[in-house]
Amino acid sequence: MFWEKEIETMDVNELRKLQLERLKSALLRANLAPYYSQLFSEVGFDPAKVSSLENIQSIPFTAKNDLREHYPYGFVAVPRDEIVRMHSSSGTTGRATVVFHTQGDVDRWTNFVARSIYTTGGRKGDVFQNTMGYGLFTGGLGLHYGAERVGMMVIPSGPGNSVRQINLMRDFGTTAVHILPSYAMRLLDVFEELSLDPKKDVNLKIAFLGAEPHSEEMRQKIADSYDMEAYNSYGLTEMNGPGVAFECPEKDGMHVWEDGFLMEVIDPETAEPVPDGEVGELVFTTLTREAMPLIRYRTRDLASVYPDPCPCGRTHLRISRIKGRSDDMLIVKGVNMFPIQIETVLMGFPDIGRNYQIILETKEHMDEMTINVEVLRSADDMRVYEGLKKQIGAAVRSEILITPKVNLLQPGSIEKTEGKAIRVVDKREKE
Ligand code: DLL
Repeated sequence: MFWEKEIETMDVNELRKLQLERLKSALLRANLAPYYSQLFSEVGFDPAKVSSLENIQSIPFTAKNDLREHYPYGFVAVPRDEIVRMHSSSGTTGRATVVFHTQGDVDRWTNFVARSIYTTGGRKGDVFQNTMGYGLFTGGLGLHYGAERVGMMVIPSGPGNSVRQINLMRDFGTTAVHILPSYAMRLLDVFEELSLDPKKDVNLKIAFLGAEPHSEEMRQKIADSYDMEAYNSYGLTEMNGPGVAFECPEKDGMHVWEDGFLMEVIDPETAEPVPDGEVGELVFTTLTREAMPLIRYRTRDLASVYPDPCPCGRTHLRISRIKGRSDDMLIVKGVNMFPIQIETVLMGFPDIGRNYQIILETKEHMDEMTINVEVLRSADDMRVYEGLKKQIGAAVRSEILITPKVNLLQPGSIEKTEGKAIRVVDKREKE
């Protein structure tokens, strides 16, 4: 049983009290890590004197760069022989950031994930296929352990080898799947190549979609194409990985597991708190992690907090779908935009296929945007899509005020990546 009712539906004041108790010990533990003990003494912060959650506002934020600069062990707060696991973030630029766990950390992480899975209706007896990467990436092992704790039968298929994925689903009657949204889309092409119908020829009931931005429209498309319930799952390596925030059956915002994470939402420019309902950058403090406590960690992820309680009865705060990362924001011809805005427009066209990419170039000293997008059905002569091209151009223009060049491509022609989808290729000349 993983309905942790007492915690999940705790009275909000009680939840804040629990957070304060946990925050106090988290700060004392953090003080054992070289980085935080130096930081606390530099800014004159005494972790023993904390009396409210707001007290942490006098501690400077921690950023990814701090983790990089104090690589590998500068944030570790326990003796090295207490560490049983490390993971590393998927960042492709600069030095990797590593995160360490004690056995207790792994257990608590597993619980957050098990609780999340249970929330979506995943149960003992389900057959769970985990198509996320195993290894340093947290998507594989994170969900694996959580699903086992729920009692599901886990198929640790890992990513790639799409024909085998489909065979596994068919042979073992997979009912729940953990999958990147971009891969769930791509797999549809493979079903088609095999003349199989994902609605009838496999038995999927639940999908956990996460690890990359995706629009509500894409979720809907995935859920409809496989005839299953698709739940949004958010997390990041620095906060363990998956199991930070998860949708409940309402599918309206993700509950942040506040008994493990203290969340702030700030204006990414001014770093001032933003009110509920307004989009800002998520900042997290780990409340229970032993090996590597992180205090006020800036995620760069942009979302808003729902001001009202969830009809499901869970009292833990809900956040919106991630709108993008503050460092993903594109400035094209002087206009600020997020790639997800384009995805939302594309998904509105039923003839659009399963993959797209935004290319930015400099042409005659000006920014130029090209949207490469696959169509659903291949055509010998792509000119049949001329009308669609124009419609997409106009719809994008009305969303972001920029007229893109649109290239419609045959299904499967955009280069595939095994990990998270690369949605933007920025080839612009830097000044
Ligand atoms: O992606 C952890 C994870 C694995 C989450 C599996 C969910 C499922 P990282 O590789 O460190 O960890 O990347 C974290 O991915 O800061 C977001 O920018 C993005 N991200 C994660 N989940 C979502 C989501 C894992 N549901 C970074 N929607 C985060 C949008 C997401 N973006």
